[in-house]
Amino acid sequence: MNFIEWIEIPNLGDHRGSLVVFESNKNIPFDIKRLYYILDAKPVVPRGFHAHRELNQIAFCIKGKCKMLMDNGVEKQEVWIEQSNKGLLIPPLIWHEMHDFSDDCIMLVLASDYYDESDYIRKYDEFTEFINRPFIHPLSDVKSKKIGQKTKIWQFSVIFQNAVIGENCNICAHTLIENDVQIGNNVTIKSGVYIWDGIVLEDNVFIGPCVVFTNDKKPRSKQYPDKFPKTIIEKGASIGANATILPGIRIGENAIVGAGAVVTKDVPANAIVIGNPANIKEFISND
Ligand code: T46
Repeated sequence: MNFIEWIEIPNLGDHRGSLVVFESNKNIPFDIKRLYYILDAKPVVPRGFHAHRELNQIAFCIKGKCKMLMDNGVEKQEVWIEQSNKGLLIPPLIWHEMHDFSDDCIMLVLASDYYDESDYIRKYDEFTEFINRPFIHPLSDVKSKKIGQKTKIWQFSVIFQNAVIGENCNICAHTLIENDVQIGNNVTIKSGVYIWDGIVLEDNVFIGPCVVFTNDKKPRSKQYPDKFPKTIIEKGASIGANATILPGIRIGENAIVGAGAVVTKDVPANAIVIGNPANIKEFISND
């Protein structure tokens, strides 16, 4: 993926010399609140080595050239900044390093905000941690701090304090996750699903929309069991929309529960079960 963006400004020069004009919110896509320049930089002394949290910048070499390494945390790209009217956009959350300044290099940088050291991320491991931090939608209510990197939690999800959620999960809008719940990595939970105490979802599990989990075999209002039975959905299993899973069930690795099935007993690994009560229709073949 190419994440390099150039801002090219017409050169209004004539026989008298070059003339390049920057105008906020016209040919420069932000309010220019600050500009600075770097000159007399040494070819063997690199600079930068940071990312900004929110700042947008455009760097021009109005004389000479320098090599900029840009890194979005997944990929690195190197470009030469070498035309006085062609600036490199340095957006937020791009790690950047300047190398190989030519002796005559003058770098002019236009910045969208005043200098603020707290906007800098100057350690590479902090940068990768920051860009991979979980996304928690502002309209959700998330009390747990145990949420893995790259996990996304969408609108109107309610997550209790002791729930544990792994990395790279997608917890869709309108879900609820109670305290005694463990969710592995790469798990998808579609909308309309409530994960009650005692439920474990292992890595790569898919829970379809409106799947119903239960955790009390003989529910009575205001009467609580001492302990909720464990329901375990093993690695790679998928549960189709609107299925119901009775308490204390184990669904084996890679099994598939058909949409609307009512699962009343354990499902073996690789089985496909359908119906009410759910029965094995076939097994997933390995090829
Ligand atoms: C960037 C690249 C392209 C200030 O006090 N005010 C300022 O406006 C700036 C730019 C810097 N400073 C201070 C902060 C440091 O104590 O000047 C010192 C040197 O700055 P720094 O080490 O960040 O310089 P570079 O060349 O590594 O990075 C600069 C910009 O700081 C940075 O925002 O993206 O150029």
